[in-house]
Amino acid sequence: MIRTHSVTPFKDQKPGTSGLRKKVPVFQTPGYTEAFIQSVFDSLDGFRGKTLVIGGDGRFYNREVIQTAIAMAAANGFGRVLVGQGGILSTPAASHLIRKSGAFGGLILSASHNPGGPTEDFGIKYNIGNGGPAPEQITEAIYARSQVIDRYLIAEGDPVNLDSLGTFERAGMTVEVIDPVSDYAALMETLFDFDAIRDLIKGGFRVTFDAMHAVTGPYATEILVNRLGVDPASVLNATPLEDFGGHHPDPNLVHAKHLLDLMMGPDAPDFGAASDGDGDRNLIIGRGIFVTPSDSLALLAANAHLAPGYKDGLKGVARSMPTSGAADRVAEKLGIEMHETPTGWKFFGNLLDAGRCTICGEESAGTGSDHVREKDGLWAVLLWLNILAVRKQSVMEIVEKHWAEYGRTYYSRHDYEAIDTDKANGLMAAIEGKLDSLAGTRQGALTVEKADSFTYHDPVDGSVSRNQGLRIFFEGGSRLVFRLSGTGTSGATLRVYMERHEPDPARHGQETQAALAPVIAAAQALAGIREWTGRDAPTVIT
Ligand code: VG1
Ligand code: CO
Repeated sequence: MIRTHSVTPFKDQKPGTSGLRKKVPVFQTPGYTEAFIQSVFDSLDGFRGKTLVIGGDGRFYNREVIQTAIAMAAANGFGRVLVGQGGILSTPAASHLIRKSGAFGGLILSASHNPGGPTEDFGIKYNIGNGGPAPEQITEAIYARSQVIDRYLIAEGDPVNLDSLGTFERAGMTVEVIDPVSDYAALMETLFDFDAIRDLIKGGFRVTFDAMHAVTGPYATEILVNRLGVDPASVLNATPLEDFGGHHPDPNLVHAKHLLDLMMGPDAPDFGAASDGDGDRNLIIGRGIFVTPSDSLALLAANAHLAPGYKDGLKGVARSMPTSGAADRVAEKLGIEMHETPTGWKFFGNLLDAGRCTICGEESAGTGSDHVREKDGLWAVLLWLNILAVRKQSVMEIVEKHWAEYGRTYYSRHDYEAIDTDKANGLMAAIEGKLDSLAGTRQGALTVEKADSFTYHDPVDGSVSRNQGLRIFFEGGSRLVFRLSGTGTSGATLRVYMERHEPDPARHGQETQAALAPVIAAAQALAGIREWTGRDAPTVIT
């Protein structure tokens, strides 16, 4: 029985960098979740009888929203839903499943690295048939629809048992509950030399992986432990929990500090890694050395040909604008295309579909390739392990050789979280107001060469995305970027991105914050961060 419920629009259903993210109680507001899902369906054409993939990162409220989404997909005319057992699908596994099954699209339920629980965060994102996040034209249509929506359709009846594998019927629609791991694990075997990695580990190479009580637990157990022989005790926090054990499942130097401490300590394993809530981010730490995500992208691009899936080389590399220029130097040497896109994986989809790039990355610990259309945490871990197995050198040796060849790009991001939204907007407007007059001025000890607000022209479909961050380039090659986050759920988060290239190997051993001190000082001089935010220091430094 299909029911039509009337609903009044919720004014705040604008998807951000990666879908709609709000506190759980907001999604629990009667009609809120349904209005958003209906707005998604109403913005799409031609899905009658087709397949929808549904899965999430297992956080609090995941199961409830999955049942709602299944009942609404049935009422709206989808022919089949594929859902991960227990409602679980990592974001890259969902992307793969959409592609492999020829689905019309998918709903991914996640707030990624944000904390979970009854008063914490939840999120819903729509992915299109290529497996990637909906492009801006679609997210804008969803938002526009949400502003005028007056009804939603839902099938009545019993919920689907998400815990048993098999095929069920729900209001005339087929629901297949599938193993969330097996297809993804099989895909990884096609890309990487599992025999070589197994031999590396058998030879005593020690790997520690922290799943942070998030979605990668079952994936890491199957791939790293069962297929590659990693000691199960070295896969930490492998059981997904609805509240991630009370932590932020954010693989950075603050929230994965225990891993950093282990890797810097006397009994450090050879390789340490972690992933986030939905399994699309990666943190890579070698014994005694943290690899910045921007460097990791450059290193993976330079070495990817050592893995079977990339043996013919890369078509091109893409990075988000705030990501450092380290990868650009690799692309230049390889003589391949380099693309600079706005923040968020949705901007890589067209380039990947058009064969204009093979590997993509973001400074926020996201790397991935054309094997799916999302960033992929375990993929990055496996590519690193494949490279280590072939080169038979330590992470530190590989990184230092890379710096010696290309120079080192010191890089850091300072986040000021949960600041007052008006203050954040005021700070950004103040910088923007003087962008045109900055060239030639001194900011601290640096001189501005040029400054602009980043606009992206998509070379594939010609679409234009404006206001994607404020860039200040200094004489001597340093760069400073200011942006407001599009994934937070309380107040605003100011992100300040800093980089400085150092060609001289004699100066590659500096501490990052010290090496960036002139750029950090210029950021304060230029933006008056302390005055605007009332904060003496960033909340998170990565
Ligand atoms: C952040 C990151 C961005 C990433 C996005 C989604 O966005 O900076 O690089 O693509 O999160 O990642 P923002 O707008 O807060 O800076 V995830 O792992 O949260 O899906
Ligand atoms: Co994520």
